[in-house]
Amino acid sequence: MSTAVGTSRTTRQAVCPYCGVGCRIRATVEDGRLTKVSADKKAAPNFGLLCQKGATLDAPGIWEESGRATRPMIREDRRMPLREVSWERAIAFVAERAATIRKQHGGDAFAFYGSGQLDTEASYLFTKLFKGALGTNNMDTNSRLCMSSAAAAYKLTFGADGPSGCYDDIRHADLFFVIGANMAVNHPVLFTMVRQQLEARPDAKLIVVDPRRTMTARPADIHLPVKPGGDVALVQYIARALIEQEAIDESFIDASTEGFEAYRDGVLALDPGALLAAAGLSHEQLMPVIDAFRQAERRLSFYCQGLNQSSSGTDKNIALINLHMQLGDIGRIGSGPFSLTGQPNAMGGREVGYLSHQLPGYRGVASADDRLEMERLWKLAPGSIANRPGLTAVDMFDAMGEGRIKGLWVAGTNPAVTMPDLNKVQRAFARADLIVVQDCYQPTETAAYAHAVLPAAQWGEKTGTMTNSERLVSRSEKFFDPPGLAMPDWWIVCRIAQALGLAGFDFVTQEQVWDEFITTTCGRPCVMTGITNRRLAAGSVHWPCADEADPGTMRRYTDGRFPTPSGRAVFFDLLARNAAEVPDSDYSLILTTGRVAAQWHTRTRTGKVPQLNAQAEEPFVELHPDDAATIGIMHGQNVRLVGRRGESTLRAVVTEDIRPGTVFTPFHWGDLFDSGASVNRITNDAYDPRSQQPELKFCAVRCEPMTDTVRDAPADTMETSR
Ligand SMILES: Nc1nc2c(c(=O)[nH]1)N[C@H]1C(S)=C(S)[C@@H](COP(=O)(O)OP(=O)(O)OC[C@H]3O[C@@H](n4cnc5c(=O)[nH]c(N)nc54)[C@H](O)[C@@H]3O)O[C@H]1N2
Ligand SMILES: Nc1nc2c(c(=O)[nH]1)N[C@H]1C(S)=C(S)[C@@H](COP(=O)(O)OP(=O)(O)OC[C@H]3O[C@@H](n4cnc5c(=O)[nH]c(N)nc54)[C@H](O)[C@@H]3O)O[C@H]1N2
Ligand code: SF4
Ligand SMILES: [Mo]
Repeated sequence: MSTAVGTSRTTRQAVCPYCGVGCRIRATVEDGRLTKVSADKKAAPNFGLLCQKGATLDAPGIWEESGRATRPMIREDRRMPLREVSWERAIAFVAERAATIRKQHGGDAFAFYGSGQLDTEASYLFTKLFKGALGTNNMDTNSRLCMSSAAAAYKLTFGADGPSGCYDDIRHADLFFVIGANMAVNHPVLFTMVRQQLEARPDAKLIVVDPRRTMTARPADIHLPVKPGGDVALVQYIARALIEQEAIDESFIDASTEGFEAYRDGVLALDPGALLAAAGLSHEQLMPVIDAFRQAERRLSFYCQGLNQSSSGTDKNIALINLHMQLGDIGRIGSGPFSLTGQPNAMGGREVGYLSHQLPGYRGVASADDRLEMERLWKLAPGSIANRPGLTAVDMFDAMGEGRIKGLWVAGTNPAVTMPDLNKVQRAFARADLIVVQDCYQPTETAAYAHAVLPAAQWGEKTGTMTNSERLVSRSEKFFDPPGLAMPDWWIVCRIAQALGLAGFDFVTQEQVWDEFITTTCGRPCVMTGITNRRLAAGSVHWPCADEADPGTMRRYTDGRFPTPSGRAVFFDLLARNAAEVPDSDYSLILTTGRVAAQWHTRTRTGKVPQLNAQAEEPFVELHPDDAATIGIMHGQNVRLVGRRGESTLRAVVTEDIRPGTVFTPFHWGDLFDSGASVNRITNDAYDPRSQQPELKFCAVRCEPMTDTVRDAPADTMETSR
């Protein structure tokens, strides 16, 4: 077991390693063991609240060495078992192989795939290594599957990524419009705050748009069971009705926006009947929603993967942002479109520029000025940074399958479970000459393909910085040493960069990395030069924050100015599109996918917590009683879900809580659980042309009953988890 730093009983400040709410946690450590997690009633952002995932972080299974990656391991080829080696040997092995690949196949043949679960320090160094020192933009992360549509939409409309508001807006709102997000399950502490506000203000309303009647939809005043993919049409229908009723904020539109006339004319020209058909809803269902929008004073929207993971994900985001713009909601207290981030540091990763088109400080590789500035900051020769965006997640795995990418370094993510069209992705992994997996747990599905496993320190075993959904930057402290030889991610990047003979990676502490990173944000929309190490030791701060005297910024754009070329926010005239794959007579159902409350992604942590596992033990597929009756499926029966790319075997949960014609499956269970479970064998890797975010929320399937007997259904135990 790990050894304690300092006395036998200490209390440390940490940040929850799960979701983007970014709850602050007080960790009590006794004799080198984490004995209690709690939350301080006075500390932002969670003010004493924790959900069940955060509250069970002291479960011994999370920390036990048996499930952890504790020693570096390598193998010459995949037919051999991985063998434990020293760090020196593992680093030399990775560096030599990567250098050989780059020499033989070019600098773009060795790529990186990272994660919004890495801290900002590690994400910054990976960006500096790949885009700077190695000069390849073939670096992307799981944020491509998660936040890239949201980031693209904010950039297009407001001129810069990141939300305008903050969690405190919940205390001022009187209309909550939750669309494509199951907050009760996936952002539970924020949803508790929403419910507190609904109790405090009985006139406040909650409207939830989701094809399923989720735990979030149950307490709602109005639930709109939208047809999957129908969000652009739904939002346009609301926007159109409000324009017809002259519910627009002319002074905001005149002073702070551009493109309104074309947008208004475009929306008015749409056929309301066609919009209703695309949304799968009736005028009667939408009328009270339109009234609620018109009557509310402070309209706050929350949205997540139901909008982002779509081949029109950016358009879904923009449609919603346009609606708030026409009502003048931007920069107003208690109002606006608030994109929820999924992972604990999805925001921080965007700040360091870890997607294949980005550079630190909200810069982009396509801009000559941005490249030049980063080359100067990184002390590189002009022209060192490649001028074209690198491959995005889906294309990167395709390139590996086609032999164009020969080596891939994977850190803080488990793509052998979570990528769409998984059969194809697994074949790509099997073909690569070098797979490096840097994770704190072992085994994982991705490490099964690894030539090198690099053991990473996890939360609590290192100090690191993260930014949550509301731009709040927090430091999470180390409270004991990692097990075995595991090391912090930032340390591993530096050592491999040095073994590759590269300058600029001689950091001795994580604080030094932070100091360098914040200088790259100077004068940028996400400026953090005032969020120094000293300040972070005392508490969290919202960016933008330019100097130590600056208290930080909870709300942006309050002056009605935007970082676009014209200084105005931009309206877009959009046309709703169909999903990339439409149902037909062979595959007549729509499959959508998502999460349950008690599991986190591929379960490397939550799968080791008995209280959580007991609530969600196995994968399942929800289907409507009408569909179950037509096909002849009983509740609790094993079924085969068959799509155009693959299939998966699951248990049926027959429930009226899902829209007829739609089925839903969580994606948490991968090959280590059962090679037949993974729903991503079926999902579609078609992506949004603006964000390259794949359509994980829509593909066509059929559902076939299996002959074995019906067992006790999981639905009853999972009732509280969906
Ligand atoms: N317990 C738990 N919490 C988590 C996570 C976890 O794994 N487990 N993961 C974290 C991460 S990384 C993320 S990104 C967030 C994700 O948070 P959410 O986006 O809330 O999670 P999902 O369950 O993927 O999808 C949300 C809802 O979208 C609905 N949906 C599907 N298709 C459509 C559509 O076309 N339109 C609309 N309007 N809705 C649709 C689904 O029915 C689902 O209820 O959660 C974070 N929090
Ligand atoms: N069908 C379907 N597929 C989806 C989605 C969906 O809604 N439907 N959602 C997508 C989304 S939004 C996301 S974000 C992805 C998530 O997908 P992944 O990121 O692939 O899933 P995780 O299980 O969170 O993987 C994180 C890995 O990082 C490790 N880890 C944790 N902390 C650290 C650390 O500090 N350092 C290092 N080096 N490793 C660490 C964990 O042990 C784990 O193996 O899934 C995507 N896939
Ligand atoms: S709401 Fe999110 S950040 Fe807060 S305790 Fe739960 S999982 Fe952790
Ligand atoms: Mo995510």
